Amino acid sequence: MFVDEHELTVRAGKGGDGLSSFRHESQMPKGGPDGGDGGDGGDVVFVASHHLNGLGHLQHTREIRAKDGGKGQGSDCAGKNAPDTIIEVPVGTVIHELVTEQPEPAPGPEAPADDGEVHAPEEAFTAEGASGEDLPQAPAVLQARVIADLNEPGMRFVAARGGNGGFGNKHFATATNQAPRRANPGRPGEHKRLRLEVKLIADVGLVGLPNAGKSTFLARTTRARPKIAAYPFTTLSPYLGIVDMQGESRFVIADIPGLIEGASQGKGLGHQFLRHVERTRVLLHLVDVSMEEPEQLKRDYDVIVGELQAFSPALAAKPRIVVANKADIPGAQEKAAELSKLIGQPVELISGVTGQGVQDLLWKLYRMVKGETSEREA
Ligand SMILES: Nc1nc2c(ncn2[C@@H]2O[C@H](COP(=O)(O)OP(=O)(O)OP(=O)(O)O)[C@@H](O)[C@H]2O)c(=O)[nH]1
Ligand SMILES: [Mg+2]
Repeated sequence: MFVDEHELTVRAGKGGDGLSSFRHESQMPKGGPDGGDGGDGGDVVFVASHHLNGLGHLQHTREIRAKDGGKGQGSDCAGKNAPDTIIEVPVGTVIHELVTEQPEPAPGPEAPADDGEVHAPEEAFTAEGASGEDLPQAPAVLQARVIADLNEPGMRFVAARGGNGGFGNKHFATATNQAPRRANPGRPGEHKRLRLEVKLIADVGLVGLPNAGKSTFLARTTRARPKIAAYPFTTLSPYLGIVDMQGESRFVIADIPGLIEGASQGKGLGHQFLRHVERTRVLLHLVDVSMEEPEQLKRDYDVIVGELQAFSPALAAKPRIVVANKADIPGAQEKAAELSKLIGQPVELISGVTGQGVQDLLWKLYRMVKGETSEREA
């Protein structure tokens, strides 16, 4: 199963405690302070890897803990710094921190109200028994805010920083206090509740109804081998493929499951995969012209445009090429021309099966991908 969203808690390691100790020497009953510092706690670090394409490896992980720093030792030996805990995630992972927002204090005078009742702070958070007032049900609301976007291979993000080790008593020796007993405890590590979300990084996103031939197109133009079959919803998770433009350059195409009318309300596989084409520069809208009459094709076309709009106006506003597929079926060319008139937009004609028109289309896509400036990048 393709997992592209996951929540977990990260806990960095605690710093090791500094030690309070004194040197033992035969001539000196009490030597100088020699308590070492504690080591630093390990960080929890995310690293973007292109060997992964989902979060399946974290599916059962609820919490990730980094190791604590070592305690300070005698003879002025510092505790060991704990190693960082590294978690690989796919390139394109967006990390949200889930923060607990305290509910807004009720409007009114700062001082306790005149009714003489003083409410304990917790009481303000209990919804039950509130006389008709709309109090929040939970004590606090989780808000998500983006804290990292690992959109390049090898990018690192320290999600939770380990605590510093505490100073040993050696550190506190001064001219006037040569035998300090004081040593600091290690500092706690950070902890955070996170939501990870994968948004694949591709240049071109394939959209269309189920069965339009999106996966066939990806398989013909790249080395990707998605499942292809004559029934809807063959593709259940996003696929990426790299188009090699005769050694000149490359671009990445993303194939996602087909959309149907009502996807925005969760019909079919819903909108859940559209986020994977949110960051593309160009959308390739594939229409199967083999079955329907042009009027119906226009309605089908409008369904997809409507669903893109419902997902996000920014997605609907992306440069989009409309492509009529299955040119090898008789009548396809005429229908593609009709459709073009009905929607008032050029329609390219290809066959993912025979390859007709595919190379020209790839060059066109390539120019669009290159010609676009970074302003489209989400
Ligand atoms: N004749 C013909 N059939 C095609 C062409 N392209 C795809 N098909 C067929 O159409 C059917 C659906 O193709 P897919 O590539 O699986 O379609 P899809 O858009 O990925 O479908 P979903 O993953 O279900 O959304 C398969 O039987 C393909 O063989 C084409 O150019 N000509
Ligand atoms: Mg498919």
